[in-house]
Amino acid sequence: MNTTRSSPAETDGAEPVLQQHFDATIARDQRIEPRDWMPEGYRRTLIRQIAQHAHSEIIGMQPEGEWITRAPSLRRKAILFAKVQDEAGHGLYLYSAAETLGADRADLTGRLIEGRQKYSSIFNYPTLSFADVGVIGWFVDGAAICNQVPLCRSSYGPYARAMVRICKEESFHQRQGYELLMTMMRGTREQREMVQDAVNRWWWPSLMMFGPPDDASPNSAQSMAWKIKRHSNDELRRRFVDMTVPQAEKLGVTLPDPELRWNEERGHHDFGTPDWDELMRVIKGDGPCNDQRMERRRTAHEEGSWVREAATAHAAKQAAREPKGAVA
Ligand code: BYC
Repeated sequence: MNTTRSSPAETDGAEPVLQQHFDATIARDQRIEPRDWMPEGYRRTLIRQIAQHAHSEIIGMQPEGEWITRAPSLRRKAILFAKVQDEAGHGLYLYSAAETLGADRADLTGRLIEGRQKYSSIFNYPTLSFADVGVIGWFVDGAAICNQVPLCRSSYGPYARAMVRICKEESFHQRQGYELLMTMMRGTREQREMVQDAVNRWWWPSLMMFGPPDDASPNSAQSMAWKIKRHSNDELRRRFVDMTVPQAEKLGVTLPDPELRWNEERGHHDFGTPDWDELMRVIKGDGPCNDQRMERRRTAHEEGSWVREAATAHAAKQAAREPKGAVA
């Protein structure tokens, strides 16, 4: 059977068979690959999620990147440099995964800088002290691990495979954040206060990273049916809380939620409700740093135009030099 990717017009009446094949592949927990036929909605949903994920990695370089020149030691500077560079790599794998679905990378970047595509709300909060670098590693990369490890089993092959390496690196990032905080907690009273202050500011925005609650998440049901998402937003948020509470105890910090307590009956923590209005405001562009993040991204894009021009000219020159029919 021809399961090569086609637009509905090209399937010429064969679509029900192709749809059945697609449904059976999903039901068997097998992967959809770029050349397989897929429903347009599946393709659009993946491009939306993967592009937003890629944009988040690239914008996510900014809050921590601001501290590279102010890192307190050469060791911390080298670590932070490597981490921020990893985020750039994650963005590039993800843009490549989106390209396998027929998306154009320049178009996706254009959509981001024109504000037509989203990126994670978490990167619209300021990094006020070096403790924020540790807390981002602990909370933000910790949340990323909870959200992204299940994406290694996502039904779309290139996305799932990209996530394997990304998750390994996120895991390393989370540990460097926690290790930095442990060092600060063994330091002076001022250092311990800096950590607690950073924890207070980042806790609720980190819970919001998982998206709106399930009953207000328009995409979840379909994305879970297609096995793009494996767990709901609330389920992953709950896992993150359960994972983080004992780590906070060990570190000696207080999570800023008076409703947080262990529920013996449910075998999970109860916790308070994030401010969903705040999440919606930040997603719509009205967070503390949205303007700054977008301005910097636009400037970087404009300043990088000579690199893109040079790379295009170099590729054209190489292509002209290659003998006709040569295989690279
Ligand atoms: N921020 O129906 P829903 C990282 C949007 S990178 C902004 O639940 P879905 C890291 C959502 O897009 C972190 N927007 O959507 C990087 C949708 O809007 P549209 C990024 C959000 O897709 C550097 C609408 O709200 N991680 O960890 O089923 C350094 C309704 O939501 C947010 C990923 O991208 C938000 N927090 O579920 C360190 C992971 N939440 O598109 C770390 C992959 C929701 O309909 N993505 N929205 O206009 C996902 O897992 C899912 O896309 C989400 C949302 C769970 C985020």
